[in-house]
Amino acid sequence: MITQKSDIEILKEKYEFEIDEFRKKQDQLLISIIIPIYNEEKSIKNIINRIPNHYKLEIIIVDDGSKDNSVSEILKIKNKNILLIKHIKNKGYGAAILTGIKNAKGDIIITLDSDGQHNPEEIPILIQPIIDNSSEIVVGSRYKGKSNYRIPLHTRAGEFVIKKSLWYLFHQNVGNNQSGFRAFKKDCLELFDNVIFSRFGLCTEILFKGALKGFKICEVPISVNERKHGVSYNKVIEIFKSICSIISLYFLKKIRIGKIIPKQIWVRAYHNIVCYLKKLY
Ligand SMILES: Nc1nc2c(ncn2[C@@H]2O[C@H](COP(=O)(O)OP(=O)(O)O)[C@@H](O)[C@H]2O)c(=O)[nH]1
Ligand SMILES: [Mg+2]
Repeated sequence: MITQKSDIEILKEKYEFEIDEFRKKQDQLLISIIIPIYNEEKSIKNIINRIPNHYKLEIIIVDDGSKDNSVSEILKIKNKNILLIKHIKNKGYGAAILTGIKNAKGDIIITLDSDGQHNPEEIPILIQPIIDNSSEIVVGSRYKGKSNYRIPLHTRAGEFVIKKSLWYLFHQNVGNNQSGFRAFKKDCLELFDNVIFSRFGLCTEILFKGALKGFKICEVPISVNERKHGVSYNKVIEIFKSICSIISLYFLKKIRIGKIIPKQIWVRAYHNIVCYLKKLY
């Protein structure tokens, strides 16, 4: 066991494959799959075992302080190359994704939920636009695919507001913008530097930041299942606050791009706003 940071331990014994050697010898694509997990002991094994084998893969599971048997279930999995990283305390969905991103070495990085709502068999559909070079960020959309999942009203309302804001500000059309099943080309990983929203707001922040920086974003159809086990830790009030903050922040950034606010005033004001938001989230 190696301690990387004071509160993160890496269970190295299961991370047995030679990624660095692979990178030196071959030019085949390496796909990193980041799976955040918080108390999903009933679904995690099934999700991992269903990940298609026909790519060169690294599976990075970030356990965010689970209190159930999620970790021991992961340790039971055989024949898969898994890097398991543990947060000693729960830090939130976004923080788990960020830990995964820091450790990913792939050319394409996928995020996939561990609660069984996403289907790993759809990974090839998700990464196709990146392989074709037509997009740099791909979002799996349940609105474009078939889904037997009844979307909670608050999620639908939040997604609607975000969709309209992304369209008016950046002319990007992302309906299922809260989807956790996404793929990123390696070049986009700069978007994860200095993020403000380290919980569920991360999904939204990355889209606004990506749109502002001009990355090509698209949606592909996926299917989403009802949650069969465990519970969602998604808090409506937190989502609402983060949506308002992100939209306001990027609206201000966009205005600045229009050179309406003088640079010195803008930089100081933006810095203060960001410091304030960082304390909140
Ligand atoms: N790392 C981490 N993952 C979380 C946390 N809360 C939820 N997750 C994971 O994030 C994914 C999506 O969470 P979920 O609660 O199902 O959100 P919903 O599908 O939007 O209702 C699941 O794989 C959860 O295990 C958290 O606090 N930390
Ligand atoms: Mg879920």
